[in-house]
Amino acid sequence: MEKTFAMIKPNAVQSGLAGRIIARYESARLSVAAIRLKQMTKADAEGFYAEHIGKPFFAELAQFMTSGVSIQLVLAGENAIAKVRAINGATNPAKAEPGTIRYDFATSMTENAVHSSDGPESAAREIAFWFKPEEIFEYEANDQRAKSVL
Ligand code: FUP
Repeated sequence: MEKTFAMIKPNAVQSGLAGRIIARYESARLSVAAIRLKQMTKADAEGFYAEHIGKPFFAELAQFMTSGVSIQLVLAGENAIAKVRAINGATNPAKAEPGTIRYDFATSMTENAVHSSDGPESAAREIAFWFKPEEIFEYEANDQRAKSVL
């Protein structure tokens, strides 16, 4: 099963949206393979967003991401990387399609509710950045149970 890394950002956790966001992933037949609640440090932000250091938005992004707790997730399932990107919607909430998490819950380009890996290489890097192998669990998702919450 393909795995991807996703994060529920501080604005969404503080707004009480974590459960609803995770439910959307589960309803798409993705299973939670790893989960953690953490307030990112400056070093976490610089490591996780290393490719964005030096860009004009980096300071605001790092300030926001360290401002409160976020939830780190590994999600597993068929086509998980593309599925989670589609469920999340466009980075800029003004461009996000109705029905996506960012259309519903993002308030700006920075406070855009969720993150997810954009390809297999970033998924592998981001999963390894946040989780040890023994913290990641593989199990069969039960389709019947998923259908009952749709
Ligand atoms: P995404 O893959 O959708 O998370 O988007 P990007 O990799 O393009 O952006 C990385 C992070 O930087 C996102 F959390 C949004 C943030 N960002 C800004 O805050 N301002 C910008 O102008 C562009 C990106």
